[in-house]
Amino acid sequence: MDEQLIQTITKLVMEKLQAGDQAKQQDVPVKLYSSQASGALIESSKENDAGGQVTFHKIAEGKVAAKQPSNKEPVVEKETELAKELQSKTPARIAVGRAGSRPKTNTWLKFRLDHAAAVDAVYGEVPDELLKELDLFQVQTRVKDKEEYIRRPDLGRKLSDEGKELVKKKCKSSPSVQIVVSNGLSAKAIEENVEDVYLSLVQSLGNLKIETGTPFYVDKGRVALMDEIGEVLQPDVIILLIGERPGLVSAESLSAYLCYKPRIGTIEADRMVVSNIHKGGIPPVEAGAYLGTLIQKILKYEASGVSLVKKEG
Ligand code: B12
Repeated sequence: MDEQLIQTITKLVMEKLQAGDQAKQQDVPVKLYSSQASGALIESSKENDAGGQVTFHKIAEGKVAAKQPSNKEPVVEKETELAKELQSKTPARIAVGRAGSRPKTNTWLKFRLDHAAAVDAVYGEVPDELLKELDLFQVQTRVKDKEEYIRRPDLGRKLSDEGKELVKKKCKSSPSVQIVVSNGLSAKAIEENVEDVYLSLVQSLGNLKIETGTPFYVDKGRVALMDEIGEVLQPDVIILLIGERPGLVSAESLSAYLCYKPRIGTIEADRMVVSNIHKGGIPPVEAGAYLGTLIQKILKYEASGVSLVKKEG
């Protein structure tokens, strides 16, 4: 977000707060604007005060009840039709109101719950039974523990010496497609989604007659780990199913990162991602089937990411 936009938002929020303080048992008109540049929602009690070079478009209008604070009664903004309509459009925490200057108890508890789920997802472990069920052997990166994983992304981009040896020994060399799974930043994402995504991906690749290598699981991996795996196994395509950094809406979202011939030195623009795979986003089974067809396209054009877009025309 640029400086200009931050200043505009701060100004509008301050005005809104002052308007709330001055209002006496009356409804405060609220207009909501969307900035073209960021898609951010701006709340304002005036129409033409967006200021600066950012263009705002009015997208909704309504009233929020505001009361004069008294010693006996806390200020509680009522839910309006407008708030309900906005909330129905996104799982983001918008128009949740406040009690005085504080969040409402429910809002605060929900925030604490979602935050705890996010922390659990990062620090959790993928159950061994799941890896056994999917017949995935496990290797480590150069990371010692979760704290180091968070502080040193570079170590999550390299296999441990033993891991590298095991991969060399156990995996088929130069396959068309190498499937790799990693907990990444959410073990919960793997636990909840990987079985459906993986099985439907394998089925999709089988139907398309695309050869796959020996799949395996990497503990505490990062996306660019695919470059080193590419050097070791020389596949045409790597697909890495990895846990996304949890947000406060979902802590169990999985991403599939793909790259054509990833090798040391591969640039980020040549990777691609299908993100938000979870029950509230892209359904896992659907994602697996789609990923098969995406890999077919990558193999056909011998390119991925921006290079694929260029070749497709
Ligand atoms: C963190 C993050 C970033 C960080 C990554 C820094 C870091 N080292 O972690 C920063 C701010 C740099 C970033 C940049 C971008 N991101 Co981003 N990012 C995310 C986020 C919030 C989490 C990703 C994650 O958990 N990865 C898993 C962990 C384990 O990976 P990692 O190894 O630690 O980090 C790598 C990945 O995060 C990867 N990555 C991050 N974003 C993207 C985007 C693309 C297209 C690719 C190929 C890779 C990639 O690059 C990191 C370094 O290798 C997701 C949201 C989500 N729901 O997934 C969006 C998300 C993946 N990003 C997105 C986009 C659009 C971008 C940018 C293209 C934005 C831009 N216009 O510049 C760039 C591209 C960066 C790239 N590598 O090519 C979109 C992708 C949409 C899509 N389906 O194509 C997402 C889904 C957000 C969204 N909802 O729009 N991103």
